[in-house]
Amino acid sequence: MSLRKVLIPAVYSLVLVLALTTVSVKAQNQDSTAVSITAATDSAKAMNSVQVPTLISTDVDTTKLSWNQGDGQGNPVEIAKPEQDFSGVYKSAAYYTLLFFLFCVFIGIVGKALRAYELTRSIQGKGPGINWHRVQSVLFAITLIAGLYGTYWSFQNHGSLINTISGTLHGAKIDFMFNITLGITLTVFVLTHIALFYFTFKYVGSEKRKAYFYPHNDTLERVWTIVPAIVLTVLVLLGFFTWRGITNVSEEDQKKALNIEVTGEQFKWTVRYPGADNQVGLRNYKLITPTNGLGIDFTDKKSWDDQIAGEIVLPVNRPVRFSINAKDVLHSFYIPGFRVQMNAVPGMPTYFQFTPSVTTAEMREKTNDPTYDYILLCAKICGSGHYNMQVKVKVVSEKEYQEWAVKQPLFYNDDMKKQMQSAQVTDAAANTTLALTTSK
Ligand SMILES: [Cu+2]
Repeated sequence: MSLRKVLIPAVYSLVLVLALTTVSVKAQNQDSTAVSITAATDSAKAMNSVQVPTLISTDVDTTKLSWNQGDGQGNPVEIAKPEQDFSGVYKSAAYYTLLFFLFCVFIGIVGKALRAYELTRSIQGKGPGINWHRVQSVLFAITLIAGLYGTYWSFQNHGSLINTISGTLHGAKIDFMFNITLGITLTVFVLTHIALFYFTFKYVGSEKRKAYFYPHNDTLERVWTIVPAIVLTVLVLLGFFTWRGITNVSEEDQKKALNIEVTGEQFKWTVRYPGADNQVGLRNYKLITPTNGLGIDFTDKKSWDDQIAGEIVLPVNRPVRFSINAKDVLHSFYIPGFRVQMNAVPGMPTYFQFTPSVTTAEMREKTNDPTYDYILLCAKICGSGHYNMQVKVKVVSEKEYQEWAVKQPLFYNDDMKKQMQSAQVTDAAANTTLALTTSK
């Protein structure tokens, strides 16, 4: 009864606050509608054209305005009123700041009302009106149920995002590790949270009961130190050996792999295929020009058959070794479908060797998604165009790969040779001029 006396004013104030918010949003939208209507009317007058929308009447309620467009013969034709667009309002920082401020005011009002209520009871010589221990224990119970349901909901709705099929041989090992870690942490998370919130609910603070003093238990401390230590050691060693197995490739296996070079820059990846010799040519940042963006050293014969490709095409079941570079800032070579990720560091090439084991066509069947594609992304937030660093990756049969590879144009083609020659001539002329000037 007394609680109701306090809550009723609080609810009224919330309703008032919400009403104020709605009114302010509505007013803002009506203002913008009125402005656009005035602008349309003015331009209509200026153009003196029946095709431009004009108002039926100017003295009507602006919230119920309708539009009238002539059909070219003087007959008015009704058209639907344009939908009000609230998206700009709901996305603005000011809107959420205001909402947060109003929420704080509401909490403050409720707090003050409750304080006044408690003080009144105290003056009247009555005991505390609200059992806050019980209120908090119920809040804890609600948090437990809502939290566990949230966890379930999250797995139900987003679980498919982590439960994907890997397209490489080593991907299965990473998935195994991921699932083991997730299984252990999820079990611990659920059990400890049930214990935490349930005990708070059951053993709620009470004047009638004294807490049992239980300061120390050696066995308990041993158990909760040794068990997590063993579990973490297993997880860390499993991770260490798995990573070592993936990244420490023997020289013999390195030679078997198809060599591809990728270079990240703001904001694109450039992919260089090695040609028939399976070796990409040397490069030097000092040789970078607008036409030779990678700074390929064309005096190195290995570069003559190199090809720059617009996409990545890989033969299935054949090891591929990516040499990963960056021209400006840190990027990260990331193909989630392959469980592959490696930083691209300026001035320090990194490598990742792996074997694609599922073709794009097979993956489309397995995932039941005819549009599925592997994709190379950048996993370092490297600047404003970071999101756009995407290259499609196709895994095909060896035969299809060979057919695709021979069709790729050479980078060191006749045009490039001419450009390089003319650049050399210009350089030589500049050097001669410089030499003549210095000798004078
Ligand atoms: Cu990047």
